[in-house]
Amino acid sequence: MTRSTWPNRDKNEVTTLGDLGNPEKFNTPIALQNYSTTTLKARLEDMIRIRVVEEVIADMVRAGDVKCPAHLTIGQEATAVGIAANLRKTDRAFGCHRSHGHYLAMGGSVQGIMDEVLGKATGCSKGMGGSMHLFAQDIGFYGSVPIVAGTVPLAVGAGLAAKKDGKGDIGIAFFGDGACEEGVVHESLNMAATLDIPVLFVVENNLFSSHMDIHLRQPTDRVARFAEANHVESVTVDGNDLVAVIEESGRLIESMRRDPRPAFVEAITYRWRGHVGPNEDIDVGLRRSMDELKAWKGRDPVNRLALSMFERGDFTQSDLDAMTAAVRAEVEDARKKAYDAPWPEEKTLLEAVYA
Ligand SMILES: Cc1ncc(C[n+]2csc(CCOP(=O)(O)OP(=O)(O)O)c2C)c(N)n1
Repeated sequence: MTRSTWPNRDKNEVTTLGDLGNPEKFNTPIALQNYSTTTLKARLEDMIRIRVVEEVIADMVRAGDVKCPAHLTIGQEATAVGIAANLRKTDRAFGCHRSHGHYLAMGGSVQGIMDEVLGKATGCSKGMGGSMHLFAQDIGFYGSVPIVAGTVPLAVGAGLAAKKDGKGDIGIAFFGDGACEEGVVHESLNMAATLDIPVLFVVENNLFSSHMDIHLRQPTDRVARFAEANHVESVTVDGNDLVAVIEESGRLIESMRRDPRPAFVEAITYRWRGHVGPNEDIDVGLRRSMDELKAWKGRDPVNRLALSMFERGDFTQSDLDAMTAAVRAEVEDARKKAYDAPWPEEKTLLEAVYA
């Protein structure tokens, strides 16, 4: 029987994040390798779209128009976009409470999410889900759910179904470092490894679970060790380096499609806003250090990609300004239309109830 690759780590190897967890490091431009300008521009635009959509949602929360909790992913855009760059519409991805970026990176409609956060009938979940229950099966996004780690076993099941279909598709679970503290993640890793299920576990390790720093919750800050414990091949990557995320996850995904088995990507990143809501400085219960946030802003994934492209000479500040302005116009148009969109009719309330 073929077993998932075991990375053969030296038992003395350091199992902490080291410099990857230090915001003063990894804040320089990134290596663009041989990626074309066309490709990089498309991915940069994807990241900017996520950021602008969330900035607009933040304003709508402040205005009191968005009634559902909104967990913003600003600062973490490169992970969603980098993974999505390697996916196809027939893959089966699942998100969590912080999944605006996953949905948008995979091609989810801006209008669909704008309508959804306002609870409109035209939203991607028909206005029944709000920010934390996004759904777009046509692009391979099978849904986000705010029960922490709740979708991880669903992605394993979807990966098993994809394996049985035999077309090389995979399941994907996007979740946070806090979710790794749910037992079901470990059960899922174990089952996926034992049955050689093609499911990609993607952990955005932003070093916080609500208000709690990972150092208060775990003996080390590196969560890929949970994959190693289950003999699942893993990589820990700078989650704010778009090209590194595309490359590292692409290598794993390509081989999972050929030889079905699970894999695990730990992307190190940082959210700029509070755990929930639009504010930068506060978190649930605790104040985060503004100095730390400032340092992490130096590792801004959008800026680092743009600066690297400026340095290479195939993209300029005015190109970036034009790109940002076009995205802002697109999102603003969707925001206006969302306010005018119809509310769900009362008779639709029970339509999606399974009985
Ligand atoms: C089973 C369960 N327990 C607790 C919560 C409350 N809760 C919502 S988000 C969250 C933190 C999750 O942290 P992490 O998985 O690291 O994701 P992040 O918010 O950092 O993106 C918690 C504890 C919940 N929604 N579900």
